[in-house]
Amino acid sequence: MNLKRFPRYPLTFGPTPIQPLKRLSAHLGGNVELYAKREDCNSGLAFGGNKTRKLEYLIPEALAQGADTLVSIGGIQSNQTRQVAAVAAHLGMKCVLVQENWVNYSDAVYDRVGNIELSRILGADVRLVPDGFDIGIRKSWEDALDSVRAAGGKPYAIPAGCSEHPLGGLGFVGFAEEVREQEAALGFKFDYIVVCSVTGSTQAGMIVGFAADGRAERVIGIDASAKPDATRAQITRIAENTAELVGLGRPISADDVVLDTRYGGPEYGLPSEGTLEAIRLCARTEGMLTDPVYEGKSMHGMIDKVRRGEFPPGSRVLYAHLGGAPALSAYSFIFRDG
Ligand code: 1AC
Repeated sequence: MNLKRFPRYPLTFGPTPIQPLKRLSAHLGGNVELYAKREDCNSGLAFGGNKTRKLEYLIPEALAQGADTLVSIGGIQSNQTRQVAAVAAHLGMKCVLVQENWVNYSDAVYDRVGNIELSRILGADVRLVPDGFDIGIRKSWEDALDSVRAAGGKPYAIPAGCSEHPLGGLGFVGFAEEVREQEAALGFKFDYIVVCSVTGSTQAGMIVGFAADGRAERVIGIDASAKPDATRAQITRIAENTAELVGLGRPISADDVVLDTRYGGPEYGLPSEGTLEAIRLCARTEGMLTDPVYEGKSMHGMIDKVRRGEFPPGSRVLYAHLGGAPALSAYSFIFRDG
């Protein structure tokens, strides 16, 4: 497997820390050791997150093409679009963001605070569009690309979550390589890696990266799309493409793609009681913030699996914290009493 042949533009601080979650592990009975790899603190660019790691492999192509405008898409509280806005500002590029109405929720300031506020401060041209949730290629985004061309600009197209981009899986192949180096220093290997999945390329990259040492099926995706068939299909397709790209040397099989579908409801972007309990428990035992859209759902999945005894005693579980806390203020009504 060869990731090194792909150019990488550094946007992150470097390897992200792995932090033991000692109080949360003890609270859950102490039979399983939980750790977090902090992708949520991976960069100084507007709080960073998993997309910043992925963008490191897309930006060299954008620069080589002479693009002057990054064009991306997500929901109103998209983390993807905020990270693209920050990277564009950092590189002195323009940025157009399509923000679709992916979530059936409207806190009074839902479209003013959190990620979208940051994207506006970062100088992006933020375009609100009424279309609902869909992880595929969107007409609204293609229209935005056309509008940049029509104005004489040179757009670089970055789909939702970087996921449908041919290079979108590479960043998290790198994540697996980084974990392997950290495991060598720690003197043990993680038995499971827990990760939130919606648009698919984070988990797809990890599957390929961990397939290299026989752990693909130890990557436990927690669906947060509440439309798991589409997410599973997208993870599989991206993993297949990424495996080919980096020369994994074997095809991706259905068994490699593990997606737990119990925690995504009630809908994309809406937390369940379990999501909220997980957000509060993690915050109050570890001081670590997770959000109602993504990481609160994967945190719920990890906590519930520990409680159900689904990880064998003695397991070491690595929670990939992908970011997303900037969205919390958009859900202020839910947390008005803490
Ligand atoms: C859905 C890609 C996604 C975001 O934040 O916009 N994770």
